[in-house]
Formats: sequence, C-alpha cells, structure tokens
Amino acid sequence: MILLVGGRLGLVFFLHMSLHMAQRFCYLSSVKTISKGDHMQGERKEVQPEYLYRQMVRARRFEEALASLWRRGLISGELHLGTGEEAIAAGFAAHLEDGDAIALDHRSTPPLVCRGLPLEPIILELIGSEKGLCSGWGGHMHLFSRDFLAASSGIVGSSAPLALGFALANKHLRQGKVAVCFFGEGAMNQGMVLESLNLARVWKLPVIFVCKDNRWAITTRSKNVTAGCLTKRARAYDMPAWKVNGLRVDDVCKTAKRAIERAREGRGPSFVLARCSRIDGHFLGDPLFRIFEEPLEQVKTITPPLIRSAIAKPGAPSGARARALFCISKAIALAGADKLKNFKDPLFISKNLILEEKRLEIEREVFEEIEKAVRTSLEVAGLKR
Ligand SMILES: Cc1ncc(C[n+]2csc(CCOP(=O)(O)OP(=O)(O)O)c2C)c(N)n1
Ligand SMILES: [Mg+2]
Repeated sequence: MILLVGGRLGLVFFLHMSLHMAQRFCYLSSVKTISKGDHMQGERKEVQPEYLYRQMVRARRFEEALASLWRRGLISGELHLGTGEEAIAAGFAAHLEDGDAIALDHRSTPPLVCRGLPLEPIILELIGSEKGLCSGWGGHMHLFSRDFLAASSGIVGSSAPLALGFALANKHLRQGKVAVCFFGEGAMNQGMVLESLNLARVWKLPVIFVCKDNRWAITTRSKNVTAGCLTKRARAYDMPAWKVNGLRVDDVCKTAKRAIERAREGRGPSFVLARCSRIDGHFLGDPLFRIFEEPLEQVKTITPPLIRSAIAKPGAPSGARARALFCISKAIALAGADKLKNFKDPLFISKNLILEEKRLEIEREVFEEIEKAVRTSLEVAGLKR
C-alpha cells in the first residue's frame, strides 16, 4: 500500500516537475529548430529520402566519433549508443517543428542529432566541459536543451512522465504542438510508463509514445519478462497503436507522420512499437561487445577457463554445467550473428532509397561536418585532437 501510494505520489511529483520545466521552457525560450519544411517537398509535403538518409548518417557518424573519444578516455563511464535506432530517430524527428518536445532515454544522441541540435555542445557535455550543453553536469545520459524542448534521462521509463509534462504544457499553452517520447521495450513494465499511457488518454494529450523494441534489456531477453503483445497493451488504454519496422526509415517516417498529425489535430495520444536491433552491446565497454572487437584473440582467452570449469570435479552437476555452457555459447553466437548481419543495420537497408552518387556525396559532407564538430569541441575544451 505504502509502495502504491509512494509510486502514485512519485508520478504526480515527476509530472509536476515536468510540467513546471515545460512551462518554463514554453514561456522563456525562443524555441529553435531546423527551419520548418526545408526538407519537405511536393504537394503532400513528403519528407525527402535524401534528407532522412543524411540524418541517419549524421547520427551514426556522430556516435562513432563519440566512441572514439570514449576509447581515448576523454569520455568517462559507460556510453550507451543508439546504433541501430537511427531510422526511428530520423523518421520521427523529420516531422517535428518549432515548439514540439522530445523526451528521451539513455540512448539519446541519435534523436538529438536528428532534431538538429548543434553538435559541439553535446560533445563538450560528454567530455565534462563546463561549456557543454548542461555545463558538464549531465553527462551522456542526462542531456537537455531548453531551446529545443529536449530532455533525456537514464532512469528507465522516466521519459514517459516527462513527455506527459511537455504534452500537458503544450495542450494548455501551445496548441498544435506535440511531445514525442522514446523508450526501450524494457521500460514497458515500468509502472510510470503504464500510468503515463493512462493519463495521456484520460487527458487526451498530444503525445506519441515510441517504444524501440530491440528485444533486450541489458542481458535480459524481453520474452522472458514481458507478457502479451505491447501494441495490444497500449490499445487497452484506448489509444491507437501501430507496429512498424524500425529498421526502415521510410516506414517509420510514414507512421510518425500519421501519429504526429493526429496529436497536432488534438485527437490525443498514440503508441508506436518500432522493432529494431541492438547491433552493439548494451553500452560501449560491454564485455559481450568487446568479444567481437578482436574475435579470435578473445575467444582464445575465454575458451580454456570455460573448458576447465566444465570438467572440474567439484561444483554443479554436469547437466547444469552443460546447460550453462550452452547458454553462454548461444548468447555469444547471437551477439556475433547480430553484429555480422548487415540486414539488421538501418543504414545499410536505406542505401537503396537514394542514388549512389547522392549517397556518397552525403556521406562525404557528413564526415566533414562531424570532423569539424569534434575538432572545434576539442579546441574549445583545450584538448588535443
Ligand atoms: C529505473 C531503472 N531501473 C534499472 C535501470 C538499469 N538499466 C539501465 S538500461 C536498462 C535496460 C533498458 O532496456 P530497454 O528499455 O529495453 O532499453 P535498451 O537498453 O534495450 O535500449 C536497465 C535495466 C535504470 N537505469 N533505471
Ligand atoms: Mg531494449
């Protein structure tokens, strides 16, 4: 009971804070974003595939640059990358305009990049500089931008009440503006996410819940902890819910348009389940991920202790050991297979959406853009390239 009351109070408090933050943002900021409509063409204002591809490449190259700063020790702690989620970020961000908000989880850099935030303050934030986006206090999991109404949090599921606060403020203060909420499927069993789905529908808020389903929450497979179908779960709150292939930016873009337009028109919340793939480990430095940095060397080192433990006299019965070994090998094989499969990479899949020549031009331009952003950031922070 105490827990229940505590939980409810927690949500109300969270919501109150979110609304407070959102109100402050709404009144105080001259909200900035990419110029409206410059990537939309034709009578129906379709988003151009070149634009989507560019945004995805920007997100990927940006995170690759972050990974290299992390390997140099310039970014400390764990680093959660959104590799494999670029199509979801690009597809949704393409429909956002001035005054729309985004609430993000621990993999926040792709949506922030696609939303059009300047890159240097993000890099500076991650390297702990006081010139960073949040004066170096937030780190990679707690980024926020007042100008872009964007906030992320490392607390799994917390993007949902945060988005609710943004959406509530939008409904009352900035009609026609929406909030998009990103979280992983692991968050779907969090009370605050379910409570947010409920309140969003009761209050008919302009919010879109985007669940990025990569089927893993750290080392836990979702199917072992999650009951039923997630879209059916969302529909139980009387809101539309769609499944989309989160590896296909064109599919995501279409569904995002539908959900965002619906919210803008005041028709309430919706839910999108976007299937994607965790191409890398849970975070940079995840041991399972590192196995595949130098596969041969690493398999050589882990094999002898595994064999020794399998044949050692004391310990668990041989059946249990065989099962444990099987699980370890399966996990390694699955992770390896995931990594090798290009067809799980949204960038690879999107290549055929645009002409080869254009694609190479985009990749070249993005490479230069990211290089420049890293160079400038390191100079500002007084660090060597
Ligand atoms: C409330 C809370 N519980 C646990 C954690 C530890 N944790 C960090 S990421 C994560 C898994 C999240 O899985 P999912 O939401 O599916 O996102 P993914 O990492 O797969 O993108 C967990 C359990 C946390 N950060 N916050
Ligand atoms: Mg997950």
